[in-house]
This record gives sequence, structure tokens and C-alpha cells, in this order.
Amino acid sequence: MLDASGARVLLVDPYLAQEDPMERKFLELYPSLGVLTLAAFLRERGAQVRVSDLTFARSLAPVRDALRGLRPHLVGVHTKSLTLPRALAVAQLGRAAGILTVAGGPDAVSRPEVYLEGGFDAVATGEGELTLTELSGHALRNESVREVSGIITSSDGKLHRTPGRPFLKEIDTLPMPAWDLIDMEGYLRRWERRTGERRSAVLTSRGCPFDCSWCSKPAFGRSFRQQSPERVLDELGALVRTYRVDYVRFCDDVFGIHRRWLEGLLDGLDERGLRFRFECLARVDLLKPDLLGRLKHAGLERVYLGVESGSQRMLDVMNRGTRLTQVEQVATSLREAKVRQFWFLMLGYPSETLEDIEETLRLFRRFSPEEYSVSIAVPVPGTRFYDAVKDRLRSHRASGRRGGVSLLYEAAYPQAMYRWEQARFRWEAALQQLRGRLDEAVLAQLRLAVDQFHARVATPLLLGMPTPTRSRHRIPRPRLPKLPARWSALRPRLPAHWPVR
Ligand code: B12
Ligand code: SF4
Repeated sequence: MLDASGARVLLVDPYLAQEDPMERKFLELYPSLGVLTLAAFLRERGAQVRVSDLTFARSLAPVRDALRGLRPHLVGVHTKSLTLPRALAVAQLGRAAGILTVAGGPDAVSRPEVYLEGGFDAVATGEGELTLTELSGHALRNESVREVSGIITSSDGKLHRTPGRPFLKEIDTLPMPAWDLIDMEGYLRRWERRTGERRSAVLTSRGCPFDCSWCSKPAFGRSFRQQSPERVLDELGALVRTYRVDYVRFCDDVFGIHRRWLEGLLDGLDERGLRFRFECLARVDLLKPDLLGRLKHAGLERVYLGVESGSQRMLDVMNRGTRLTQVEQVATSLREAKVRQFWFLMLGYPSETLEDIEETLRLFRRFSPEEYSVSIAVPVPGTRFYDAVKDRLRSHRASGRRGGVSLLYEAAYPQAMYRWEQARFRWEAALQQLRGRLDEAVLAQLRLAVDQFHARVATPLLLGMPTPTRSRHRIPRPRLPKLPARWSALRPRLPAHWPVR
């Protein structure tokens, strides 16, 4: 067994929530399970580990303090594309102190050259537990790390990649995340203030066997390994007992792929009397509608669904492997089981037309999920999508701060068009909120007004067409229910010169 006894290791999660407008708005804060598992693994192998989690920090001061206090042999930095500048700043601190500084995690693996040029000594590829343990031993003994498996280094501007490591076969033996090394209470209090619940994240598996062409899976590729229900129940029990967690987010790429596993977990929750509410991410082709009743009873509150598009053609282009009929079945079953559904939708994927977007909006209208997010497709380095558009990138910080909000490559339509389409989904969601409070006929009129504005004004304008009458994106005028008399004043009045079919 690899050993890191005597090594002092500082792990840094360079995320600064204060600077992330999305986080400030939606407050989706969970500690990085990758960092906490690495920390626990190293500790089990004899290293002295400290975690500098910058989530609630306002500067790099905690890293400076830890460098002075711990005098680590190795600094390991977790990376996501959002945190690139901060990660590079930490690398500079490590380098200035003469400490071996290693980057790992999704972004560094996708573009190692950026991290190596930016001051890191090495980038760890794939699963980090064994690599980091070996690197720590080398750092302690002041040995060269150049031939350690699973890393990339550079010399004379050339990258040197050592052979990768096989994935851990047995993930049941992984230690529980080192929650004690971070401000767990800070995370939980924040959630409690916002939702009244003490929320935490749990991972029951590693990897995903599917192959959606925009998805970045730099750490685990298409491998899939699942912890046993017993191991997961132990971790859940510890969170409930030690931290009084009462809401769990299962962070697996796809939760509950196998029916027997899911049944085992549900049985175990009953047997151990574990009570909490939970949410998870599922695929429409794998969610088991017949288990929804049991899941709801066990505490299932919300399911995140990667619906992505209402156009089957686009789902096929994305290599999603799902059918619209499955979306329809699952959306209906969730509604019947009274489980909230959160749909992820994506606009702006290559080859998508305005008609595809219209189909997505129609699907959204039909099923009106309780929650949703409509993002603009983000080309993440290392994906087939990124490779397809890399010559058309508008920003080198693809998937950076404005990821999902701004258009990051030259797509079929101008950015303003996608922004407007996003606004149409918001409008639709707002109308659905008004259901029950406003008459259906009024809602239909309001919907029609926006659809007409879209077809006759917004689309031609945003696509740079000279006059509204030349719009190619006409929409059929639906048959509307008659307005009750008291609402007739609200009937949208279009300017007299507008073309009316
Ligand atoms: C749960 C999750 C979240 C949660 C929790 C985030 C968090 N604090 O970790 C929430 C919902 C808040 C979230 C938010 C975001 N996420 Co997220 N998230 C995930 C998800 C599904 C699981 C993460 C996880 O726990 N993985 C399991 C652990 C064990 O794996 P790991 O972190 O990769 O770590 C292993 C290795 O990478 C390596 N390693 C990692 N760090 C280091 C460091 C060193 C030194 C070494 C040696 C090795 C090493 O060893 C670890 C153990 O083997 C992943 C997808 C995935 N499957 O990883 C996306 C993912 C990480 N998220 C992603 C993104 C883009 C985001 C956001 C930027 C989205 C946004 N625009 O807001 C934000 C970033 C916010 C943040 N806090 O950093 C992308 C990252 C892509 C990229 N290249 O950056 C991923 C990969 C999803 C995807 N396929 O696109 N996310
Ligand atoms: S998007 Fe989800 S289902 Fe598709 S490959 Fe990525 S993790 Fe797997």
C-alpha cells in the first residue's frame, strides 16, 4: 500500500463564492467531495493534511496562512474552469515558497498546458487518490516526481505525460470525506438560513457510462463504479448523526442506475430508520416510475432531469441517448408522484435551428416543470462539442464566469437571439406561476402576445432582417378561448400597421 507518512500536504479549493454572481443568486454551495476524499485518503496513509477551502473567503489570505503555519511539502489545487485565475494565483504562492505544487480536477486535466505554464509543477490526470499519495511521498523525500504515474509535467515547452493509473476497483473502501477539515457548519448554516434545511452532498458512485457529446468527464471518463448501499448508508448515517443533516443532494452524474441497488438503499433507509429529504439527478431513460412512490415516501423531494431539448433531432446530435417519449412519461410520473422536477434545457448547440428551440418551448409548455434552467451551450475543453467549435470560440475562458449565460462561440444566431429565447422561457414560467390566479383565457392571450412579438418583431430584428413582414418564423395563430368580459380590456392591442394574417 502506498504510504505518505510524515508528509505535510495542503489542499486548496480555490473557489470564491463571493465572486460568483450565479452562486450569490442561487446559493448552491457544497464542499468539493473530490478534495475532501483526497484529504481523508492521504490522512489514512499517514500524511498531515490541511484543507484551504476558499468558498467563504474574500482573498487568498487563508492559503498564505496555511503555507506559513503548515509548511507543506506539497500543495494540491482542485480546479474547475471557473476558478482558473485563482488556481494560478495559488500556484504562484506555492512556487514562491519553493513547494511542489500540483493541480488536479476537471479543468487542469482538460488543458494541462495552461496550468503548467501558469506555475504548476505537475497536473494529475484522472482519479487522484493514489497519484497524490505517491507525489506526497516523493515531495517529503525531495525526489523528482517526473516519472510518477498519472501526471503531466513540462520541460522546454514540451509536455511529458506518464502512463495513467487504472481506476480504483473498489470504491467502498474509500474513507468518508474529511468534513472535519473544513467549515462544515458554515455550509450547513448558510443552507439553513436560506431553506430551513441543513443540506449536504453525497456521492454514491464514480463516473457515468453514457457519452453525451458536450459532457466533460475528465476524471472518470466512461468508467462507472458504484458503492454498496451499506457504504452509502454509513455515510448518510454519519452526516445525519454528526452534522444533523436533514436534506441530501446525491451528486452522482446519474443516480440509481441499477434497480437492485436502489431497492437495497431504500430497504436500508427503512431498516436503519434514517430520515431526511433528498434530491438527485436522473436520466429520463433510467428513472424507475414504479419506484417513485417508495422514493417519495423515503424523502425524495426533487429530481433534476437533463431534458436538454424538445427536438429529438437535437437529442440525437448531442448523443444523449434519450427519447422525447421518455421525457413525457417521466414528467407525467413525477407529477403524479408529487415529486418536484427541475429540467435542464440547453440552447445554442451546433446545428440547432429556431424551430428546434420552438419545439423545446412547446415541450416546456406542455409539462411546465416546477423548476428549470435554460443555459446557452458551454463548450467545455476536452469535449467533442469543444473540439467541434474550438476554431469559433469567442472567449478563451470558455465555460468561465459567464458560462451558460453568454454565448461563448460563433453559433448559428447572435447572442441576443439566445438571450431573447431564454427570456421567452422565463415569460412562459411566469405565466405558469399565474395559473389558477388568472383566467386561462387571459393567460392564452398573454402567451399569444409574446409569441407574436417574437415572430414579428424580435426575431427579424435580432436576426438583422429589415422589416417585420419578412420574418420566416411565423407561428400559427392558435384558436383561443373566449375572454371573460371583465378581462377583455387586457386583449393585446397591436399597432394598426402590424401585419395580421
Ligand atoms: C456535484 C457537482 C457540483 C456541485 C458541488 C460543487 C463542488 N463544490 O464540488 C455544484 C452543483 C455546486 C456544482 C457547481 C458547479 N459545477 Co459542478 N459538478 C459536480 C459533479 C456532478 C460532481 C463533483 C464531484 O463531487 N465529483 C466527485 C469527485 C470525487 O471527483 P473530482 O472532484 O473530479 O475529484 C477527483 C479527481 O478529479 C482528482 N482531483 C480533483 N482535484 C484534485 C486536486 C489534486 C491536487 C489532485 C492530485 C487530484 C484532484 O481526484 C479526485 C478524486 O479522485 C461534477 C461532475 C463529476 N462527475 O465530477 C460537476 C462538475 C465538476 N461541475 C462543473 C461545473 C462547470 C460547475 C460550475 C462551474 C457550474 C456553473 N457554471 O456554475 C459550478 C462551479 C461551482 C463550484 N463550487 O466550484 C464541471 C467542471 C468542468 C470544468 N472543466 O471545469 C463538471 C465536471 C460537470 C461537467 N461535466 O461539466 N457542481
Ligand atoms: S451528461 Fe450526464 S448522462 Fe450524459 S455523459 Fe454526462 S454525466 Fe453522463
